[in-house]
Amino acid sequence: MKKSNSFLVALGLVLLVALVPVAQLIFDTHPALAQATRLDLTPNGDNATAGTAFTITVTAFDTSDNVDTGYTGTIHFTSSDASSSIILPADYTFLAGDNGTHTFTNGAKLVTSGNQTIKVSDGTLDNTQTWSVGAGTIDHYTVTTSETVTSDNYTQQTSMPFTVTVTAYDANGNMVTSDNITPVTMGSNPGTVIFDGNGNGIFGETGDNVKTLVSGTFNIQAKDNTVGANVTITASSGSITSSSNPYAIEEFRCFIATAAYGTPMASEIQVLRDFRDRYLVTNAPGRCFVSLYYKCSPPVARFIAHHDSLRAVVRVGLAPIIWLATIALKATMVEKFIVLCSLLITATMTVVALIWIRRTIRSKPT
Ligand SMILES: [Ca+2]
Repeated sequence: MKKSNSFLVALGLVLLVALVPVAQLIFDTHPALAQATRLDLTPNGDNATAGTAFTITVTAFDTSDNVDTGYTGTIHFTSSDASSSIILPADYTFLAGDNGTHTFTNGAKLVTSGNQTIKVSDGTLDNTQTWSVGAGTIDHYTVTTSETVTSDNYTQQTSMPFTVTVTAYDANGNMVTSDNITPVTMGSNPGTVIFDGNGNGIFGETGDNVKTLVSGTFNIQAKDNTVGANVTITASSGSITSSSNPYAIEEFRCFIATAAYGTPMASEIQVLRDFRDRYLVTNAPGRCFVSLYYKCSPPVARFIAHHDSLRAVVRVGLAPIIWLATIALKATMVEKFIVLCSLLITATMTVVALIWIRRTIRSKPT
């Protein structure tokens, strides 16, 4: 009996030893894990809207390209988008329950339009993906004019058309280049500015104050027939209203010079404007001259404006006037004195020469 018991115990031990590996194969659901050799950030690049959060997922893979369900690394995110307004998930340490993959729902937000990358790294493994970030919805407009900048203000002339540029931007300062549908209503404060939205050269027609964005921007011609200070031009759509810099509407009607140079913004005309302001409108004879000029010059200016060759001739004729005006405005007293003496000497020599020529002609026998 003792002998048979010993035999049975020995047989049991042998069977037990033999069954251990079989049991391991049957019951062991956690075979030895391979170390992760790759991190994957998904989606593998996508379109994103600036300022709108989106979901990203990080998964660890082993050498066999299976998900490394035992991955417990700590990951860190970075982005090419240098804006301080972006959002990335905080550093994250994978838990056993993650089983090698973790989703960050609405965990990322990019704000600068263009291609932007997000990189995930655990210090050893990393993965970088690229998002194409488009601008968000319109947040504001920039409203700029082809103004002349003087020391104290932006200025436009009364009754002279000028170009206003309206450009749409999202809340993060990205130009909304995809917008070809939003109608923008133009206005001003005070409401003296009129527009030519349909571009037919007639200002203030019905609907002329509305223009639709093309690739997020447009130019529109504007005109103000009223003298004013601190005038702003506004661009509105929906609840959005944006304004230009304040500027002054000046009654500056140097029509002939404007016609000759083709634009009221030419620097030469600014010289004449400054000369007028400093030397002409400050005294009675000067004001009389300016008033007379304003009355007489428009028809002449119109004629000049339609003849290119004449415009060139007038520019040449204006050159010495502008040169003298520049000297009057910018030269020192000594320089002005030297120029004045030179002009007097030149004038005197010219007169003397003319008298000499006349006498010579008269003294010749006929
Ligand atoms: Ca029109």
